[in-house]
Amino acid sequence: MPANLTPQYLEAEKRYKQAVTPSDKVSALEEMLAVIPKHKGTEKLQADLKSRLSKCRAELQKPQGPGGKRSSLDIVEREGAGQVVLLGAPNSGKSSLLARLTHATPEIADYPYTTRVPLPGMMPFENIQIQLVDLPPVSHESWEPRLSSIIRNADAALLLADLSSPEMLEQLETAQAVLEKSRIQLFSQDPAKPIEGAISKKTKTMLVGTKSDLDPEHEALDILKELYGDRVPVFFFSNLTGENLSEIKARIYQMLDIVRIYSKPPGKKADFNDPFVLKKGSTVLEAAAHIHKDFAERLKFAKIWGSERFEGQMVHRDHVLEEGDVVEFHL
Ligand SMILES: Nc1nc2c(ncn2[C@@H]2O[C@H](COP(=O)(O)OP(=O)(O)O)[C@@H](O)[C@H]2O)c(=O)[nH]1
Ligand SMILES: [Mg+2]
Repeated sequence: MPANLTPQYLEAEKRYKQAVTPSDKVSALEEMLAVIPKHKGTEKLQADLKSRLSKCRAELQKPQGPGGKRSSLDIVEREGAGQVVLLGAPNSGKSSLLARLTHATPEIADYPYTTRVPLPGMMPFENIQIQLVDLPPVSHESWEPRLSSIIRNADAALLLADLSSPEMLEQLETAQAVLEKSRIQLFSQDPAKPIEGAISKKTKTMLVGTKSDLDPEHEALDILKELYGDRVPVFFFSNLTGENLSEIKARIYQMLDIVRIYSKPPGKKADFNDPFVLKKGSTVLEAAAHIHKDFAERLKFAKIWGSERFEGQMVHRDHVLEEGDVVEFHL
């Protein structure tokens, strides 16, 4: 055991040892990994932490019990091509957005704190579905630490800012402060101000001004851009008028950093309704493995159609695929 582990690490390790639920374990392990001194002497320990972390994450993903239903609220079963959480102050318009983009039917009201449990919905985007998760408001009064594991587990977040509220900026700072207590950072709050404690998770985030119909001159929006635009993408929409609603879907897709690939059997056409979704930067080999483990082992070469330069050209297994590529695997 290397002797130079920091008090912060030991603190997180203590939390890990006391953790009961998989999500508490994941959060403690993530912190241990984030703060562990990175050098040769800790390499084995780092590897060990990583393997424990992936086991705990797998545990989290596993349905519990015969019905596949989860008893706890601290995980939202992943569905579709990606999972994006909706964050914001009470009344910022989270539930309205979920209702507009998905088939979910959240309660929408102009009194705060209507959403008490995480509510997922599937958003159709072209030929795929993306999961949005409406969460209780991020405020000191309503935030429960266990909700943090849902954010940790998500691929990205939208932080909603009510452009019509005089408290917009205060609410944004509060949301960030609340999450930083759970060691989650959406984007840096104030580069000049150091964060207390360690951040163990940085969540990819877009800041979204809501109710733009109530900010017709874009005054509040300009303030958002001015104050945050250098640290996070800033966008806006209105549920009432529908302004930018279709654009926001495209931006959510872009945030996920994924590509859609189509596989085709030799001599046949690709099915463009049924893409494989892969992380951006994935190779031909990874795509093959995604389809079937056996496929990757037996793969000899592939042919690609699509991204401009390729018209049925033979490519190597480590060739990086691009959005929309059609791949023919040869075994
Ligand atoms: N004018 C206007 N009002 C909106 C818009 N989106 C939501 N609201 C209203 O704002 C209130 C809070 O919305 P809700 O979606 O419940 O917010 P949540 O608490 O963040 O889930 C409701 O009265 C909505 O009707 C919008 O785009 N324009
Ligand atoms: Mg709500």
